[in-house]
Amino acid sequence: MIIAVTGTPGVGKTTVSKLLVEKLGYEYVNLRDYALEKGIGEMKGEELEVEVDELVYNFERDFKGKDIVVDGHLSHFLPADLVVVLRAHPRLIGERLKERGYSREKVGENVEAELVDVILVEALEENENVIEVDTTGKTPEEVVDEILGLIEKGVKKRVG
Ligand code: DAT
Repeated sequence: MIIAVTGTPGVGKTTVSKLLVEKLGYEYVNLRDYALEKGIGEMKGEELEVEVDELVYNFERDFKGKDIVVDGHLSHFLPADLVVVLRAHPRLIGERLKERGYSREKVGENVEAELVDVILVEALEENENVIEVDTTGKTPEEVVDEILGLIEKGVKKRVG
């Protein structure tokens, strides 16, 4: 099963994805590293600029049928069995990105994107299996347990 972990930069995708693969025994794929490795797209400042169609085409060829957790703010465009949209209070996103050295403009852009649900809306347009998990005030472990609980519930629903 392919699980895409998406969300605004700074929301906690990498932290949660790495913990999730530990619990599930899946492979971890960082979408930006994968794209750069394959020569798809290029870095523009803090961001990867990429042709989404090309990314999807390559990803499907390399990972279809595998058990992976793919981490990236474009991962909801991939053919995933489940999309996990992580959320956090916009103020937390702002603080984390500032600390990361993002430009004022990029901090503002991402805070606003979180505020108006950009990634959630995109994910819902792209995939039928979307779950949204708020990380605010939770530890990464608590977030992962919540995701695992939702996966179990979803699987049971489909089975029976
Ligand atoms: P992203 O991959 O979305 O850019 P990250 O995982 O690199 O985010 O960074 C998120 C930071 O937030 C990291 O320093 C850990 C921290 N954090 C605090 N509470 C968290 C939680 N409940 N879930 C995920 N990360 C959390």
